[in-house]
Amino acid sequence: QRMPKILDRYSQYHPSVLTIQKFIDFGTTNASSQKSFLFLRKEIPVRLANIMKEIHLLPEQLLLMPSVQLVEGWYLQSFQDILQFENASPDDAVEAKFIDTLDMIRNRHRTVVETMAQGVLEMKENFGDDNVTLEQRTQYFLDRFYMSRISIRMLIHQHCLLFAKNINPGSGSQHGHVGAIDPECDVMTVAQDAYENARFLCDQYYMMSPECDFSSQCPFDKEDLITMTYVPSHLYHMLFELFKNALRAVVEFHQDKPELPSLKVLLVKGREDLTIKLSDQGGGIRRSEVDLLFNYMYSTAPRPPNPDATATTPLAGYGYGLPLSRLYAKYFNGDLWLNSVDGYGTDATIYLKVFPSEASELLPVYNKTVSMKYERSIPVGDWSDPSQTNSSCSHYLKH
Ligand code: W6P
Repeated sequence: QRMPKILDRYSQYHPSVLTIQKFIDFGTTNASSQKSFLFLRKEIPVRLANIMKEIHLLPEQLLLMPSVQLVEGWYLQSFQDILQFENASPDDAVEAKFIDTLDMIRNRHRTVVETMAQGVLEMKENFGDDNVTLEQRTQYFLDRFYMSRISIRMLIHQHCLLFAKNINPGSGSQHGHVGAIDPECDVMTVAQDAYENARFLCDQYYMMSPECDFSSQCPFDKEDLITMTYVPSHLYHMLFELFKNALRAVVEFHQDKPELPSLKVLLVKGREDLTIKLSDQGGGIRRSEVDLLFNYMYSTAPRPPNPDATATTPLAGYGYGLPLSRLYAKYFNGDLWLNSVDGYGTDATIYLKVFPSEASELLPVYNKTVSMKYERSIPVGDWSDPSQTNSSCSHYLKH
């Protein structure tokens, strides 16, 4: 698809990195629909343009798949929709129309994850899945692409929650929330919620489910309720995904035993990190398998024939749940790790920044180095390759 020149201009700007603290300031002390409008009418096109340049660098095997073309078209359309406001002088009517436009864009892009997954499937059908370079580039791109999407949706959602008058008669600060952010997010309650809902699915599918013990420590705080400033929906998304995986592992590993070992959740608010560790005794995963759980090409399997029937849909293991959860953790400068003891069980750990001023967005930035990543072939390794040992051709010549 043709790229307009103005896209090049916008792609040369760096995205403005925000912190949770800045989101809070923006939404409370000096909450101004007009300031937010002026910021977003530039910032959203900048973020869109940055990632659209990367879409264009994709290997043709992926770029030319119908689903990817469809998504690219949505991005182009949304870019142009926002640019309508480039020179508008802000007043109530313009700002209201801007919110309507943002809302429409959010809707247009609702199914981007599924549609891109479809594109990866189309690529696998056409070109197979044993192309290492293709796999690495797809991985590199989709991590950046989905991160960009998370960030743009955060900006849009935040603006709409704060300033859409008809949706939100008060201000955007209901239940003490600042838009999508809860300055006193009760992490334990979110975790218990995620467990209960994942457990419901587990019971439906397997007719059994393990218990879960929750414990928390807050050694540097006087209060015993652990709260933090965070986006509860992001936290729920990550925990729900981890619980589904842990529950499935435990039930499948202990299927014919009388008792299921409980899950354990440890929640600790430290000096810098708030850590949530979910431990299961689900038999663990091989060390060589861990990366595959975060691999988009590997995780893209054709959906079960009837995706509506909860009873026939596996609890976890299809789709992009884990890689997306890790992106949510990384988005505000946290992380998500899997540590497994093969044969025993797995620890899944979420790290989040305690201080809102340290919770800064991690954003893909388009530049020359990036385009090299898409053009160069994979550098020749300078460590021996374990997968080559015992191969029939074992003479010691380098080519
Ligand atoms: C497993 C695999 C996994 C992924 C994510 C979270 C927990 C677990 N347990 O066996």
